[in-house]
Amino acid sequence: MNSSNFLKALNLQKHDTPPIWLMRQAGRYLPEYQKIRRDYKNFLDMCKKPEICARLALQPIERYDLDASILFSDILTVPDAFGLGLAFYEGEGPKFSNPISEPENIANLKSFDLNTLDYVFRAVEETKKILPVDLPLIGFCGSPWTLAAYSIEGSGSKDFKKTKQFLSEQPQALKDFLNILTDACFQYLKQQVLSGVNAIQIFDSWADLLTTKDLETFSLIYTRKLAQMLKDDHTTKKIPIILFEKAPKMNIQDLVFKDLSCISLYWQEDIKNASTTLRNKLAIQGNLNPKVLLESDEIIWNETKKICQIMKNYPGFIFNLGHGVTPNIDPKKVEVMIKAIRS
Ligand code: 1CP
Repeated sequence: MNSSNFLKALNLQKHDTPPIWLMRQAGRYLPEYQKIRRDYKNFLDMCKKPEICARLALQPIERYDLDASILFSDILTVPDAFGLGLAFYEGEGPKFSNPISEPENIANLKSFDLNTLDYVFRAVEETKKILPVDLPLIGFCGSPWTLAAYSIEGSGSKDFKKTKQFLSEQPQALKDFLNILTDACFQYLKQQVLSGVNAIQIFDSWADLLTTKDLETFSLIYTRKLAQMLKDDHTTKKIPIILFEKAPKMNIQDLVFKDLSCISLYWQEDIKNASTTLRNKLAIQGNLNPKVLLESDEIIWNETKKICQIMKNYPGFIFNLGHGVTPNIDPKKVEVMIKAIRS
């Protein structure tokens, strides 16, 4: 048995004070992050230093006494391992030098070699060494769909035009690619578990690009398959899986499936409705609009309390934001939110 409130909540136990962690809790809004980040030109070089990753993962824990830590890495390490040539340029976000632009690129992909991601597994080990005892560490990956979208687009984008065109013109090649990514994500998450993570989150950050039908066909099928593979494997079968879907065009009951322990609710979702639908089935985390943290202390306090009030008697509620902390947020505002939750 473990004594962590976060893991207890994932097992649907009720708490007077919900466990707290934040998506993108380590990162650019923290001055202590910026201080270390300045030493690296390319963000990926920093991700390849396990001791540095461990220190970065610990920063928000030390500042806010959060209930879970998340591995410091990025979802794009997996497409990078396929040789797509990831780099992060100053102020521009991620860019691939060899994106997927035609079916031949998928047919000719080099095979996935888990050893190329050894730096991630060593980061897990280093992080576990310095985290407080019993503080759970969350491992993660992008959903196959979200990884495919970045790999085809070659970068972040407002409209993901190339990706949408690829989907409509080359659906079979896309499905082949999604299967390859699903397999790679399984191996990647399994090795994170073997290295010490206690729970897993899958980020489907580009779910909002898909229509209801395509969300099922090009994303959920593969995420369910990935979860099934984890549940079928003796090393990973007991690890709780959390799913984040950004603005999915689907009802919550159609989105969730049996292998999930928790759904991470986007800020536009109706948490009251979700709590009625999912009660005693799944833990719920998230939902506070990250933009609320740009408001006055009073608004932050009230909006936080609103969610706590709705979820007061929900077995398995984890406080989180409805998407990641953005770089423009004042770290002191996060303290206001945490005080409201714990008061
Ligand atoms: O220049 C910098 O300092 C890099 C900023 C940064 C950081 C701190 C990036 C680039 N990635 C990360 C770390 C990161 N990314 C973590 C660990 C830190 C933590 O959460 O505490 C995690 C879990 C991620 C996951 C991630 N990366 C997602 C899924 C979550 C989400 O926000 O939806 C996505 C979409 C990415 C891609 C990515 N990596 C980095 C950026 C700026 C982006 C987004 C680019 C875009 O807008 O398309």
